[in-house]
Amino acid sequence: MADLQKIADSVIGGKAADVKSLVTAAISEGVPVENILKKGLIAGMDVVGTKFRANEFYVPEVLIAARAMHAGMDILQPLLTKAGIKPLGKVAVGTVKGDLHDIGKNLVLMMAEGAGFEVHDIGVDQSLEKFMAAADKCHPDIIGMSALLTTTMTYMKTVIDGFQAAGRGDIKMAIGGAPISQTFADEIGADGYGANASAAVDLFLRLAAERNRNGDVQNPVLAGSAVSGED
Ligand code: B1M
Repeated sequence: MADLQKIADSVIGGKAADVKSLVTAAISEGVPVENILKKGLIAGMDVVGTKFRANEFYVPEVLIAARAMHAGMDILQPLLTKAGIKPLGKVAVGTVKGDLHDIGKNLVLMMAEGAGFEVHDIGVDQSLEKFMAAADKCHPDIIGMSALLTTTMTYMKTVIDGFQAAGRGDIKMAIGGAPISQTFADEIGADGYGANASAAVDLFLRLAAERNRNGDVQNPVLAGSAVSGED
């Protein structure tokens, strides 16, 4: 009998090989893929996020757990697509122009994926034009920007203003990184600021729900019903 709690525990413990075999066994036992995703992988990453917030887990533990989560996602992804199961929303995150720091950005992407978002990595040292091109390509609900340098954080306003000027103000703008604060986010007109990767996921959930309420996206999870749906 498939044990979804065991999958969650293996994610928390960063045991990629166990996650792989438990997910494979659950699928062959006929457990619905959305249950494996929500009660196994996402439930595990939820705990990881809580522990990270409480300083019980540090960056290495989160990265190892995310790798274990990925081992399960690799197996589930084609089945989720086939079943028409929608993600919570689409998030595209990049580090802004002039800035090469990517560890925090990668952590944010992994936690967001673990929470059930479709994620796109825009990369480091990204100009307004590159953020625009990524938006055209993946149609995200949320653009996330990361900056670690006080000299590059100001470029976030260039991106936000550029999207507004291009009539793309419907896309939510989330920002974060060591020198960023809520005050700075308010100053430059960002839709929100996340202090760390867990806070970023909470922010993405809030912003995706706002878009859902505005009718910009239709996600059954954020609207409070079941996870599955048809395109
Ligand atoms: Co750089 N560096 N660095 N560096 N580096 C800092 C940032 C610095 C504070 C070090 C220092 O002087 N004490 C300093 C910045 C000073 C400032 O601007 N005030 C600095 C500097 C000066 C530089 C160079 C200019 C050094 C030089 O060449 N003279 C240079 C710049 C290169 C460039 O970007 N153009 C440089 C280079 C590098 C390395 C390449 C060597 C390397 C980066 C490797 C990599 O990323 N692949 C590096 C590193 C590792 C650091 C430190 C040591 C660690 C950064 C890190 O990864 N932290 C850093 C000092 C420090 O922070 N102790 C430093 C761990 C990571 C998990 O945290 O990125 O904050 P963080 O992400 C967090 C949150 O901020 C948040 O969630 C994450 C997870 O909790 N978050 C978001 C991040 N993005 C988010 C987005 C969101 C929401 C939340 O929404 C979208």
